[in-house]
Amino acid sequence: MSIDFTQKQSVVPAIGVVETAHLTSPMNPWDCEKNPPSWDAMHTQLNLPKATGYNQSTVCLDGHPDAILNKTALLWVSATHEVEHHSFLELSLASNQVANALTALGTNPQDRIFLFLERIPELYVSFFGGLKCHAILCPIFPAFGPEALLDRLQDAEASIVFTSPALKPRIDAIASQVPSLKTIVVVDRAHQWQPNPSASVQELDYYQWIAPQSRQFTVAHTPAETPSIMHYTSGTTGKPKGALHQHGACIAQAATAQWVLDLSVNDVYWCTADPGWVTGTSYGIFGPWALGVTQLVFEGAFKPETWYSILERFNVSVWYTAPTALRMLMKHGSDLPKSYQFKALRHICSVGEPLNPEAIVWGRDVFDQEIYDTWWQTETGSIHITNRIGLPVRLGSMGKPFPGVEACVLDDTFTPLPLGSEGALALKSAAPSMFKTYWNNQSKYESRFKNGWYLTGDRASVDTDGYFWFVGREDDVINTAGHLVGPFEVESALVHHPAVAEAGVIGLPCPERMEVIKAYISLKTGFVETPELLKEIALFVRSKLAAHAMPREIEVIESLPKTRSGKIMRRVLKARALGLPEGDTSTLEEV
Ligand code: 6R9
Repeated sequence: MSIDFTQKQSVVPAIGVVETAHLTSPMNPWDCEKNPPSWDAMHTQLNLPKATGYNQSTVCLDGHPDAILNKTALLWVSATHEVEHHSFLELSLASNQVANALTALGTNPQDRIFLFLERIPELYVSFFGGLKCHAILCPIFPAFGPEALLDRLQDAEASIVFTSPALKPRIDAIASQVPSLKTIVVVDRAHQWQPNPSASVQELDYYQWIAPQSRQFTVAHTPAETPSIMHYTSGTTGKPKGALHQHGACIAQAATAQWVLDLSVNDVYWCTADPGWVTGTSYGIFGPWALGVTQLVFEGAFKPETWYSILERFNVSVWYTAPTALRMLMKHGSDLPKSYQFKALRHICSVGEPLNPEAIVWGRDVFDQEIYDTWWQTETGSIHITNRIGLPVRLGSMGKPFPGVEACVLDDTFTPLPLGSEGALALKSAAPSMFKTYWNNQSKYESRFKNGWYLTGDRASVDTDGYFWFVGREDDVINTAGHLVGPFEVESALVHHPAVAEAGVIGLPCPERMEVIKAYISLKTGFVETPELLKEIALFVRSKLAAHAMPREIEVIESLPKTRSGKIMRRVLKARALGLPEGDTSTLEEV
């Protein structure tokens, strides 16, 4: 059961204890709950370098004092269990090389740079290199297929993609449909990559490309509102939308990393999220590194033994993960975790889906720890409603708003309801991490605000003590294992299959993954339903989009229920699937 982690040559000695006055909070954070400080005050409290600007690369890397610069920033565990240490200084200097190389390529501020890479150190170095040039960085899940990539690269008009030899074929498959794409940078850790000189899009070998570049780079002054990163997120209709963020978001990410994740400078922290998801940037890059914390990154896939071994072997002290992962661990029983010793583990948080009470009770048993549920979104950029130390956990509640955030539930006229009611979860957030717009879709952005409230798209209730309770989504977006999937994306992929005439996609409740995707399809004439055909169709979606977007169930029906204007009525499909009343079907075309 014990896993052999191979120590590769360390760039810096093993994680040491760093004594520094920097980054310690002078006030108990929950004193600030009674008397909430302004974001500006948090800024002073966290001692972030306002005067030198907000560039997130300065806040996270270059601006740290020597004691931090020389310690491990990235404790990297490869998929094959090799271990590397990379100091803050090393990441800073290497990202300077990337910034110089990007500048030499002619990169302009706000150019969109995509990172389609496995979780390898070069992903983080390239990310900061791009931020130093004021480019907009778009990290993408390595699980994405060509269709999912095409939607995003086309919408953003990507100019550069960083990728790896294993993932590059998926970029090659769509490159000709992305005319803005000028350069593909290939990170090949195993061999020396040989660029194809006659490829239609310029190809560069990462290492040869950065080798001649200086390790010095002067970051231009970066006002807080300078665009920094963009994450695509799914809605009920249409293609995924790019939520644009800014450099000033760092203050909210650092404040919540300190006061919710409870991070301090001697922690070893593991965020299990990929940077393709906002959790993997806000809390897998920005917040922790702004605080000078050592982060563990595991390149490999989920496996209970491996995860427990990592927690034990690397003395992880703070762990940020997701309910589906916790439930999958639970499924393997309590004896397995009890055969490990998690001596350092002192704080666990969760995000992405409701955290069920059973998981919290299990956590108390096997880790002897509370699991703190945190609620937020791609759009909010940082934790907005949360459980935290000092606030007794109510099993199943998301906790209370973070100081500086006003949250409430609204009725159908967008008017706040009294405590104790259920309604649309809305925020008034002054947090500098709130998104700035949806890329090329300002009207969609504006539609998210009513009467001065930001509409989250979730339904919630709030009890008389001010604790928030998640009820569900207001829209048709499916949350499967923490991944938000737009039904329209899956329906579009389905109808690309030669056998599929039309498709309607819904989420079905699932005890482990919160929801699983169910597709209703009708077949084109000449096609006959067989188990092989349904399997082929499911795998077709998987290859085009991603594994998490693959329907777990496909049901063939004669025709789909549609409104008279031709819209597929997912509400009716869902009611049918759950055996519930179908409600008002007067506008139905199909009966
Ligand atoms: C960070 C992130 C946001 C949506 C959100 C909600 C669901 C997130 C939750 C939760 C219940 C929690 N969600 N945290 N639901 N309890 N603690 O997840 O961003 O991928 O944009 O998803 O996820 O529905 O609106 P994102």
